[in-house]
Amino acid sequence: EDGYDLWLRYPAMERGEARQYKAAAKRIVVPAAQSETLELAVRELERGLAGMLDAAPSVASDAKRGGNLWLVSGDAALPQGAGIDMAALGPEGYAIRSVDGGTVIAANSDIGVLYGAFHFLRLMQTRENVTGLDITEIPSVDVRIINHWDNLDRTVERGYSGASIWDWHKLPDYLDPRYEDYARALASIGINGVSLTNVNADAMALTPAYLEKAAALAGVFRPYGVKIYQTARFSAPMEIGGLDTADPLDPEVRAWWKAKADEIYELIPDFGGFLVKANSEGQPGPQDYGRNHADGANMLADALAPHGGIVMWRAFVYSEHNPEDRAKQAYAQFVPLDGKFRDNVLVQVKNGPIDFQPREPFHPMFGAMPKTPLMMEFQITKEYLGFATHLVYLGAYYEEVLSADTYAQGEGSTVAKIVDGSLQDIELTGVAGVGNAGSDRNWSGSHFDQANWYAFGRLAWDLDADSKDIAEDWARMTFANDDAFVRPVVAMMMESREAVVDYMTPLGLTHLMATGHHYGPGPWVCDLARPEWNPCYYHKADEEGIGFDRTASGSNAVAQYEAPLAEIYGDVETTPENLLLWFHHLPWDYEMKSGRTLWDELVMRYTEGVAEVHEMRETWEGLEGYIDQERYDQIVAFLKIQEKEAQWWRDASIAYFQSVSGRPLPDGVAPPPHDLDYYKAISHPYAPGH
Ligand code: BDP
Repeated sequence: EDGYDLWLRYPAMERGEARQYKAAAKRIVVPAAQSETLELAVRELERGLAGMLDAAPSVASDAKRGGNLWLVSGDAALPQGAGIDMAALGPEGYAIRSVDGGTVIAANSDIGVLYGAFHFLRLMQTRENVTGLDITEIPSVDVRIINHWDNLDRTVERGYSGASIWDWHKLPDYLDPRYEDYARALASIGINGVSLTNVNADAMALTPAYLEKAAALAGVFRPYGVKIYQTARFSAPMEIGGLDTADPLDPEVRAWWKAKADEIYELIPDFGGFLVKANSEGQPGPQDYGRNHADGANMLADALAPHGGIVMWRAFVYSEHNPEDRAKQAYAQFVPLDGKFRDNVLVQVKNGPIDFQPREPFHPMFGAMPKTPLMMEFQITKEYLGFATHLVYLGAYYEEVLSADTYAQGEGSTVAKIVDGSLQDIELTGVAGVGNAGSDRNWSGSHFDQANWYAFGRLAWDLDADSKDIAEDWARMTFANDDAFVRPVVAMMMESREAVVDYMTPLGLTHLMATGHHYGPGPWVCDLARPEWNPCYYHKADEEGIGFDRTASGSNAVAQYEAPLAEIYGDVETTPENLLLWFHHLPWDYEMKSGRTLWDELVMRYTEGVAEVHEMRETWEGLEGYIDQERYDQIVAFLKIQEKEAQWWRDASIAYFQSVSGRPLPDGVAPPPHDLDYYKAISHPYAPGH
C-alpha cells in the first residue's frame, strides 16, 4: 500500500457486510454498443464490485429479476417506475434511484453516468445503504479545474510531490499509464478540466511541437470528461510569433491569437481555453501597452469564442507602485472593469486578498462585480501551510471561505452563491484548485494531502457540501471503515487547520514565511526589494503593538467589504479574533476576550498550536493496526516532522516578537530554547518548489 490507489482502493468487504450489496448489484445492464465513456463506467463498476464483493457482476443488455444496475444515458429508455426528470439533470448531472428489480444510474450524458457510477461505488465504499435510493446530483459550477503550475522542464512551482506528472520529453509518443490513472481519479470526484502548465507561463507551450503533446494528453483525458486548458503567455506573439508587440488592440496581434486558437482547435477540438496571469509578479500583460485587464482578456476571448473556448483571467495582481496595502490592489484594478469582459471570460480570484495564507478573510472582489463571472481559486498544494509533510485538511478552509457571507445583496449572500452564479444571475461559473498531483507514487507527496485534492473536487461539485462529511468519506475510502478509526481521524483532520494557523500565523497575522521557498518562519525579514514581500510589512510589530491597520485610520481596506461587514471589520470590538491583526494594529496590552493581553494571547496561541499537533500525533499513534503498516508508518514520521516544525515556528516567532515587544512570557510558558539569531540562521537552500 503505497497510496497510489488513492480513494479508489476497493478492498474486499467482510462477508456479512457484502450481502446487501451483492443482492443489489448482480448485473450491470447496459446497451451492447457503448461509448468509450460508458465502457469506463462499466469497467469501474466491475472493478469496484469485484474488489469489494469478491464476485464480479455480469454485464448484460437485458435486465433479469433482481439485482440489476441499469446504466441509462441520454434518450435510452429508463426502467419502469424510475420517474426521473431527466431535463433537470443538465449536461453533467445524474440520478441514482432504486426501482423494482434494482437501481438505475441515469444521466443525459455518458460522463454523467460515469460520475453516477463512482457515486454508487462510494456508497458501498463508505458502507451506506444502497436500497431506497433517491439521489439527484447536479454540479454547482460548470468548470471544475485543476491548475498545474508545472514547467516544461518538469519542475513544479510550489509542487511538493516530485516532478511534474507530465513527461513532456516523451510526449506525444509515449503515454505514461499514469495519465489515465490521473484522469480516472479526476473523474471520480467530478473534476472536468486541467490546465497543464505554470501560470508563470512559457510561450513554448503554444508552439506546434508542444501542442501536439498536449493533444496526446487530451486524447487520454477525453473519455473521462476532462478537458485540457493551457496557460497563455501574453507576450507569446513576440516570443514565438515574431511580432514586435503584444498590444491587445493591435490588429496583427489579434490576428495572431486567432490563428493560434484555430491551430489549437485543429489539434484539440474540445480544447477548454486559456488561463492567464498577466501584469503580476513580472508577467507580461496588457498594461505594458497602456491597456487594461479587460482589453487583454477580451482579445483572447474573441480568438477562442468561435470554438467555444473560455478565458480564465487571474486577478492575482499587486503592483510595486502602490505598496500601501497589497490587499486592496486587485479590487482596485478589477472592480472598475465590471461588465467590461466578454461572456466567455471568467475572472479567477484567489480565496483571499493576499495569497493562500493559512487564514485570510474572503476576497472582497466576491460580491463586488455583479456583472462579471468570478471564479474561485483555491490552493491544494500547501505552499504556505507546511508543504507535503504537515497534516492540514483544507476542506475545512475551503468551506469557511465558501460559506462566508459577503452581504452583497443582504444577509445570506455567501461566496458560494456568487461563485455558483445564483446570486447575481451569472451564466458561466467555475472553481479552480492549484493542484499537487506529481510523480510521487502517492501523487500528493503525503497520504493526507490526498484528502485536500479529494475535498477540493467534492466541494467544487457541490459548493454547499460539508467538509466534515467529505473528510469522513475520504477516510473510509482511503483507509478503513471502522468507526473507532474514522471518528478520531476525522476529528484530527477538522482540527488540523486551526493548528497550523496557531503555530504559524495566529490572530489574523499573515505572510510571515521565510523568503523564496515559504518554508518555515521569517517574521524578522525586512530587507527585500519590494515592501510587500517582507513579513514585517504584514505584521507591523514594534515596541507599542502589532497588526495591520486596515480601518479608516489605516489603509481603509475594510471599505472594500459591503455593509455591515465594513463596519464589523472596521471596529476592533466586532472583528472576529481570528482576523484581529489582519484588520487592526493594536497595543500589546490590548485586552482579549479571554481576559489576557494581546501579547500573552499571541504567545498562548503559538504554544497551543504545538500542543494541537502533539495531540494529532498521539491520536494517530493510537490507531496502529487499523490500516496497513506502510502508510501508517509514513504518517507517523510526517507527524513527527510537523511537531518538530510547529515547535520551531512557535519558538522562532516568540523569540522574534519578544525582541520587538520587550515583554516577559506569561507565567508557566516555556521560553524558546535558543536565541533569535539561532532561528534566523536556519536556512533551506534546497527547499522544493521555489
Ligand atoms: C504565489 C506563489 C507564486 C505564484 C503566485 C501566483 O508564491 O509562486 O506564481 O502565487 O499565484 O503564491 O501566480
